[in-house]
Amino acid sequence: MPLQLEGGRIVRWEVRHIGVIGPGIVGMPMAALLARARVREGSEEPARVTVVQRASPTSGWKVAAINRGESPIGGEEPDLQDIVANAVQEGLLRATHEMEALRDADVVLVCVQTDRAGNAPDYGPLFEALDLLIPVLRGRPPGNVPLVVFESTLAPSSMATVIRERFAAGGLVDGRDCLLANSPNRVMPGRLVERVESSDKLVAGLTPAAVEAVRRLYAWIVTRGTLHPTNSLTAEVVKTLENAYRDVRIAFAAEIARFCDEHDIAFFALRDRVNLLLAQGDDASHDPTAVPTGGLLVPTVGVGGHCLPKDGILLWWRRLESGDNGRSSLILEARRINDESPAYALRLAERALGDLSGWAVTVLGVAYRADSEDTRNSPSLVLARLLRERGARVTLHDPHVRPRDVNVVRAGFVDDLDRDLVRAIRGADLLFACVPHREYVLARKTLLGGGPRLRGVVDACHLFRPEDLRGRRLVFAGLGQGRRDPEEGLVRFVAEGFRVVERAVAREVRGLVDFLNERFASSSFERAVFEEVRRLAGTCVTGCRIGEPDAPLPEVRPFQGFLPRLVRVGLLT
Ligand code: SAJ
Repeated sequence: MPLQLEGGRIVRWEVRHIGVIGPGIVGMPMAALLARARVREGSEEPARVTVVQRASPTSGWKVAAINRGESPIGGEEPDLQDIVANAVQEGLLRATHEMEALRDADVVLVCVQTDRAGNAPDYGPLFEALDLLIPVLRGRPPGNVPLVVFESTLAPSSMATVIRERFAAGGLVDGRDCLLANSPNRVMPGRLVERVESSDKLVAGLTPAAVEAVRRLYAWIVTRGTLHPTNSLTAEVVKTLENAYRDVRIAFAAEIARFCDEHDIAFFALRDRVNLLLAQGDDASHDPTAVPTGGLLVPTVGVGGHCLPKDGILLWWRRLESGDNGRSSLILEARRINDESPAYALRLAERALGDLSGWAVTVLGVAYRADSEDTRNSPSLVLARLLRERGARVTLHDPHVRPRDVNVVRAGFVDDLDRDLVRAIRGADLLFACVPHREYVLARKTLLGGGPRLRGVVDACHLFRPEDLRGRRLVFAGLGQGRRDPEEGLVRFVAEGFRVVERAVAREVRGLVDFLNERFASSSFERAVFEEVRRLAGTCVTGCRIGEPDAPLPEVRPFQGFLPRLVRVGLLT
């Protein structure tokens, strides 16, 4: 009997077969690491892992690739390829299009992408997968209560409402016929394997038994991080909050950098001094390849990817649905500020170079982040569109993005993408550096040598150093790369502004937690506690130190007439 419950507690558990639905950047490393770990939970034999991928025109090919021992994840992913190849060879990992293969699964990880539609989550693909999975699990062998773990990001309250209800409607009652758990991923492209092994991970569920089961399973693969048991609502809030607060700290940095650019002040020097005062520093001001984790984050051409642009809104979903207009929200204001960034980068270029109509502009970096092939919500594509609207002739270069990438096609640039760097820069009048791919970092000097027509360089990703430009007759504009040292008064002003923002986010989240508890927590086990949310957010590897909501409000007066929008909203919170 694979999973036996008595009085809501697990008395026996055997894990022989693990299913993973969706071999994307979350599912593939999880499947590969579970296979490599040779999970022997209640059984002598290592559990085999089956990956399920629907036969879709865009991703159906992954099944054959995995079965050949090839990782379907592009970009630079240390170790993943070897782990997949070995696991397939040992017969512990395989892939299929058939959900039916999970009939005898003891555990199923759901790693299907979730999205946003307006102010609400879009669970279309997730529900499609569940509607195939639930009937299969209903026909499971007798006595087998499967553990179903959601790795996908879920908007707070989803587990207790729409997910639980979907299973119940399909005849599977949580705690009796299945155990529903969620353990939101904290993966990062480029570091997928390392992140799973070494990041702290939340292990949550709708019942204590689900939490216990997922904790036991993940202990096999999270070998250098700590597992934090909690309930589903708390995990949903913490997950969306981590990305929302990252978005806020980027927006605050963007506002400060825009002020600095206008006054020729060195933003990155300012950033380091502010972060020192806040005791939240990192290496990102000096190393374009470092993952920013400090208090004040790094301004770029914009905030892209699948997570940051949506998670703050998902955190607010139920509140907005209830009729709140969200106008007092600092998290939602940050979203608007970050959405303005591509247009700001263009203004920066025009300030330095004038009208760009007729210019041949090469955009360096189309993926939304360094060393990745992922173009979802890429701000480079927004910038490219704006440049084209200005009459510029745009060429896109990216060493990782595939020629017929769906987002490049959708943005109307399929014929303008070139993966050959020398060719892409040869005819350029202007280089617009957007993403610090390693290839660019290594070729900084070559890039600036450019071609015979090169007249200007705009650096929106802090790729170049002053010494790279010395002796070159190029007009240069760098986001945050003013020349004047920041004065002490500005450093203090920004640090105090950060304190206001930090306190306001804490208050906003506390209010959201109270609201969610009141409407959606049906037992004391299901309630979220703000202090626990704060503590768990603090285990996020890229830094999510939520402030003290009742800290005294620092006194902030405008600096030379400048008061960031986030500080303005924060002072009212
Ligand atoms: N960005 C900035 N400035 C910064 C940091 C990032 O402008 O200082 C931009 C990036 O250029 C990019 C976007 O933000 O366009 C997002 O990049 P990211 O590196 O912050 O994060 P993602 O979307 O690749 O992954 C995030 C991560 N979340 C956190 O660090 C809190 C990752 O750990 C999560 O697993 C992932 O979201 C997810 O799936 O939720």
